[in-house]
Amino acid sequence: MVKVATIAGSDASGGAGLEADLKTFEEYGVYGMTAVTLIATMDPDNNWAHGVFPIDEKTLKAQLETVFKGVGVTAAKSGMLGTFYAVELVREYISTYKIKNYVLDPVMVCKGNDEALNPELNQSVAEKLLPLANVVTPNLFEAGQLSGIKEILSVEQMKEAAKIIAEKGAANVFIKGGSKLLDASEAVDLLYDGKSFELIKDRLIKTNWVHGAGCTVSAAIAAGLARGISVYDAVILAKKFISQSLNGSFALNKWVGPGNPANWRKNNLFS
Ligand code: PXL
Repeated sequence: MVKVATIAGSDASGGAGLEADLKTFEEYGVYGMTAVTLIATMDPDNNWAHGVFPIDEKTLKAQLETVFKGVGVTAAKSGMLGTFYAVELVREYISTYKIKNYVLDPVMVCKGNDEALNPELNQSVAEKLLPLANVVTPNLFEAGQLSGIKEILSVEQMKEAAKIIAEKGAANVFIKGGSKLLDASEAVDLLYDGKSFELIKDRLIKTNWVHGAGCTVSAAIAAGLARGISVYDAVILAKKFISQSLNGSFALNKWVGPGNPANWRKNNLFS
């Protein structure tokens, strides 16, 4: 059995974070494991305001020992880390266990929670984790932060950002969410392997319910790599996977709606 670990936050509402990752791993037929970095909650009495409850260092390390030393992984992804010690522990375990298939999702804020942005923490992620990443999966905002190009408005700027991020050590840079570019009528994403650019265009799926989409994409890439396909093929498959997931997106309540990774298999028991 191919084993994949996610080192990420838990989203109590189930749509993003490690919950999205595990749902995705299941669809890819890989065995999923978790090291929980924090728990994110949402307050129904305060307009779904996010709370973030970090897991203490000792508890996080004990989970990493379980997963990396006790079991072993073929691929790993990291998502929301939340603390400096979580960044350092990810660095330690990915390098000690020589994980080649490491996908870094540089989550900086949850949607609608911009005040949580922590530039020093993002700097630490860039310095310690980019050099270990086989694939880094920033959205436009995160690519802007990692590259120092504050606002990315064009495909040319996406390419510039990808180059800068690759120079900081990531083997492959996949910038997602290009549908937010000024002139985008399609979903435009960019893959850069340090040598050439691949613009990956797809039909834009019109939905407001995109909670967890970024988590799902990076989990899908990690699972694809674990199954032994190339970075390029893993990215293309992840794009197909997220499109299916967003085709099945739905409202959880008046504030939020996730994609549905299980929409991939149309013939599930109750469809
Ligand atoms: O979608 C980003 C994200 C990642 N990880 C966790 C989250 C969120 C957004 O809510 O809660 C745990």
